[in-house]
Amino acid sequence: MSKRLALVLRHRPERFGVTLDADGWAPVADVVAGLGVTRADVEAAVALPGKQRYEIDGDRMRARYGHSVPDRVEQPVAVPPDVLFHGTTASAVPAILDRGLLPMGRQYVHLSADRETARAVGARRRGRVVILAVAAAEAHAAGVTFRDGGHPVWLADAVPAEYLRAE
Ligand code: HQG
Repeated sequence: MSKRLALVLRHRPERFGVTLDADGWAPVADVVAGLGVTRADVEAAVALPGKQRYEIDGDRMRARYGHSVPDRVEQPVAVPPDVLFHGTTASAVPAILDRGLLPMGRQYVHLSADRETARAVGARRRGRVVILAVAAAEAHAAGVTFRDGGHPVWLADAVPAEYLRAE
C-alpha cells in the first residue's frame, strides 16, 4: 500500500485520476477511488511506524517528500542545521564529488538529519554505503536553498561539491 501511495502521491497521480495542488495535497477521496481501496486502508498505511512518508489533514493527504511529478511541490524553505548527511553507494561518489549532489529523477536532493537515516537510505542500493557530510549551514550562508521535508528529511535543489565531504 505504501508503494502504491508513492506512485499516486509522488510520481504518477494522473494515472489514478488524482491532481496534486502546489503543496502536493490531494483529496483523500480521489486517492481512495483511484486505488480502489478504502479510506481505512489508506489511513492504516499512513499510520505505520517508521518513516512518515505521508500525512493526512482532514480530507486531504500528501507525500511529505520524494516527488518526481513535473510540477514542483513547494516544500517550506528552512534554515538547516550545521551538518546534514547523504547516504549513497560508493560507485556514485566520484561523480557526486565532481558535480555535486543533483536531484536526479526527483524534484530535490534528499538529505538526512542524522547518519543512521543516511546509512539506511544508502543501503537501499547495491554496493558499499558511503555517508557524505554536507556543510549545510555554510552552504545556506552561501545561498543554497534548503527545505524541510519533515523530520528527518531535508531537501535541496542541488548541493555543490565544495560543501560535501565523504566520511
Ligand atoms: C545519487 C527514499 C551521480 C544519489 C529514501 C542517489 C530517501 C548522484 C541517487 C528518498 C549525483 C538518487 C530519496 C551525481 C546524486 N552523480 N549520482 N551528481 N547526485 N546522486 O532515490 O537520496 O523510502 O532519487 O546519491 O529513503 O537515494 O521512498 O534519492 O543514490 O529518503 O520514502 O543519485 O527516497 O525514501 O536516488 O533517496 P534517489 P535518495 P522512501
